[in-house]
Amino acid sequence: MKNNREKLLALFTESDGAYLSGQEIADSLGCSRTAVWKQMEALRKEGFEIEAVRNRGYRLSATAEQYTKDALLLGLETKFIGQHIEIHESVSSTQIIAHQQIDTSPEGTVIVADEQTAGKGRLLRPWNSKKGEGIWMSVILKPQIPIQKVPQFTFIASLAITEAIENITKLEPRIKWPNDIYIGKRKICGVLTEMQAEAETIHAVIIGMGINVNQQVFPEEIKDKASSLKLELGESISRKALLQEILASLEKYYELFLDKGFAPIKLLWETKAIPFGEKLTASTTKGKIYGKVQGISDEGVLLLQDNLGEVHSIYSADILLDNEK
Ligand code: BTX
Repeated sequence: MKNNREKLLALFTESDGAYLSGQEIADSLGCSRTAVWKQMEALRKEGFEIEAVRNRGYRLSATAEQYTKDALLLGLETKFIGQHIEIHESVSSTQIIAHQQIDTSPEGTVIVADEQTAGKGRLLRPWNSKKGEGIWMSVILKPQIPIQKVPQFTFIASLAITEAIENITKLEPRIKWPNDIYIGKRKICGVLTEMQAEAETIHAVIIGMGINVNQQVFPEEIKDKASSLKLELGESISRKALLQEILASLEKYYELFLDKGFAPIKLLWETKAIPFGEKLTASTTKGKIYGKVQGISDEGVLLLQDNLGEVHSIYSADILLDNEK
């Protein structure tokens, strides 16, 4: 059962920016107009920008950039991903928080942080997660799939993020196998897929996503290879709108994956990835391989053809494109 506050936020969502009269709201909530007014004051205190115009009513200001739990839920068009959402001001890493609460979290739980003090990438590399400027979040999923399929979630997430960025900004990001998203030569996003499993049973897949949204500057160590959507577009982006779009896309592709398997994901992913034929160096634990991208296998393994024509299957590597050198 929704309480009055939740009902009111839902009404604003449905009204899509239109004014709602005090009487209309009071009727829907089954309370007095004074109670409606009190609810509005409470929401204002939380930081919502509510316009009140005589003879027209109330509306939620579309320009207000809220990055709170309620704001993220308002207008979130998903069935389950993000319907249970936490937002923290500052945490070490949203991945760590997610790992700690797998057992008590329903599928689709999302942990968001405004800042991470120890954000992590692959191989425990640091992920710079400055306060207020990016989307730093982890999504908990509980699919019943064989363990070998877990890396495919990196593809699902990268596809969802790329599509969401395109929809919101009209920029054209490209996925760099296996887990980065680039605009031009610069990295704007990284995905980290982890899991909790026992023997062959998966308890949860935790997808960590870091998206550089409104940064203007980066620290020395990454300033030549990182960028943000704001730097690429020349204007600020609403983190809330982008986050909601990502979750909607993620749910769509997760359901497609559960229904039809990896094949349709792979096809879509390929349309957004660094193109076949591109030359690159893959640094693996066994050494470096220079070659031309032949595609990815049905499991998501990178196929790289070296100068002698031999095709190598790359399971895990750091990738340096020719144009990044
Ligand atoms: P990765 O190992 O592919 O990339 C890490 C490398 O990327 C670093 O070594 C550094 O060179 C560079 N880097 C660090 N920070 C940034 C940044 N903000 N922008 C661009 N380049 C950067 C990528 O790992 C996976 C990152 C996942 C991050 C999310 S955030 C939410 C969740 N919580 C958490 O701790 N990690 C994930």
